[in-house]
Amino acid sequence: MTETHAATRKENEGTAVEAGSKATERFTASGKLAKLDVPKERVSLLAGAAIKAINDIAVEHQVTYEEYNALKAWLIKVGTDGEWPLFLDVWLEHTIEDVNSQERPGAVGTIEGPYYVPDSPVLPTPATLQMREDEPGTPLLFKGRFTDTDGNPLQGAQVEIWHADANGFYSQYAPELPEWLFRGTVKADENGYFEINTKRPAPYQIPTDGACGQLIGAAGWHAWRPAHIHIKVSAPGHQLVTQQLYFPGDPHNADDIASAVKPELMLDPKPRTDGGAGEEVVYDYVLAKEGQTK
Ligand code: MBD
Ligand code: FE
Repeated sequence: MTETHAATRKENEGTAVEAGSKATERFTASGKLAKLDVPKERVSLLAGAAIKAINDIAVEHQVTYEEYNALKAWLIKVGTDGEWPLFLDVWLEHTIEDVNSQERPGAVGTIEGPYYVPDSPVLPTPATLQMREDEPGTPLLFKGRFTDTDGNPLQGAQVEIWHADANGFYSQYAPELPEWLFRGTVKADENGYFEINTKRPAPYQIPTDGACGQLIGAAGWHAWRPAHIHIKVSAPGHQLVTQQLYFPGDPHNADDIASAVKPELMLDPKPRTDGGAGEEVVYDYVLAKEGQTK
């Protein structure tokens, strides 16, 4: 593709391979790969259990060679489309998150998903996320307060926020969007309060033209996640929480393809009371200290 051609593309003209490859590159570049150190005993236990589970399925369901070869072709395509992050985050991460958050008091978490980008622009509260001129969508004022589990205000707290635009696309994963559109790191004030001006994201459909979309089509499933705002909240000396917040009434709250909706994560937006356009919503965060358990 030439530069001029690329420059005229719209956000909805991206491909699964582009989005997937970026997610794969980002994960590889994040340094997570280099640091991973799983003891031999755990590798043997977990890989052994996974292999046994799949073999058991082959027996239980009398898997044919046709089906085995379809599986092989599909797994190869997941890799060439760069969709391993998407596949794992959609169909497995929710269980990993549940297992690992059971003992943490305070704010409820959910999956990170494949589209987090670290080191987004730092903004003091009250903040306005980066938007285009004439950015479409309903204005949303999102505000809240940080406390510890004893109700004391937290010092040095921050909200990392990222979400899709009103067409359901993420900056850095769809073409032609400003780099930090709807991404920011908002610093709360000394009493733990924060305010973020943004716009309501649209529901998100995972790419339909890649391996994950092919599976969804072949199985007759749907590809939708309900509209959501991704968040990472943290404060010095406290446990980081990764979560997403959702909007009441979304048709896919009850059948999120990524199984990442929890009742505690449902927002309650109201018309703005200060005369501004759009909606406002309050969501407060209780963070647990390092090492604190339920
Ligand atoms: C998303 O935006 C997302 O949040 C998840 C979990 C998977 C795919 C796209
Ligand atoms: Fe998302």
